[in-house]
Amino acid sequence: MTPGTLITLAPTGAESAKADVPALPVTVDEVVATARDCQAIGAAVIHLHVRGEDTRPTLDLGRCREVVQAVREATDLVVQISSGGAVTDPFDQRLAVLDVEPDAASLTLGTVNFGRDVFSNPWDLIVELHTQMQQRGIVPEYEVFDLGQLATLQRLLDKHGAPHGGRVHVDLVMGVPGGMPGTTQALAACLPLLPQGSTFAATGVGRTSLPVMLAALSAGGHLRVGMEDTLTYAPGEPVRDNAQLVARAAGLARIAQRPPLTTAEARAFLGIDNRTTVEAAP
Ligand code: KMH
Ligand code: ZN
Repeated sequence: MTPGTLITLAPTGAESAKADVPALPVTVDEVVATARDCQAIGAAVIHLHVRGEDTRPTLDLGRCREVVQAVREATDLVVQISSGGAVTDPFDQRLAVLDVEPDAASLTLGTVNFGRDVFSNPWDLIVELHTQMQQRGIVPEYEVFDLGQLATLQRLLDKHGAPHGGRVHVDLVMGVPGGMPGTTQALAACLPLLPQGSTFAATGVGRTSLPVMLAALSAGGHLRVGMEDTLTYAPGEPVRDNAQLVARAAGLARIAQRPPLTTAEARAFLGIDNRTTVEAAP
């Protein structure tokens, strides 16, 4: 079991509108402020979905570079960009975000219903993301929304080799309407299917946030929290900000006697190169 807990902050996501959730960080300044606050209380990785000036999700490369650079200047967080984007994003743009040279990127292992939408991740896209990340020195986080996607991960590794850095790190994203439920039983069912030597985190969407966090810690797993996944802190109580969610995760990790990993420990754990600046946009 890893001695500490890797806490990933997912501050924004692509699903919620700023108009509906005023506390959602969407501007560069808001993202930087929440990143800084959350690093101070235990986050080591930031999973970034970028928003445009209009507050809507965007994969515009100039804007992505701006946000990545701003977070790097203000924090030591491992910058993991989302290659999942929003359900409407075309594959070529989802691949192109790797051009901003993040430390890491998410990589989803299969297509899943996403509420009334479909989050599309065919095999060829999975392979393209995996091999491009290998070539570019980007560390993937394998996002798994359903049990069968772990079989796809094994097939990917068998056919196309280990990721850059050597660490196979999986995030079980649980409780999405259309994916696996956010329960202890579902999490336990995933464990025997994790590739040998891999590590995992878990994310519980919505009201599954707390039970998934507790189940993950009890099984030696790591945590992803943030307003991408959770907007209600307790019944009837909206999340105040991302720091509130990271503080809860860090507190539970300490109670489990697996305190949050520092950003340096997280880089060593994930096999991430020391790269702290991004090239300016051409
Ligand atoms: N926004 C979801 C459709 C990822 O970041 O890689 C997909 C998602 C996964 O959030
Ligand atoms: Zn995401």
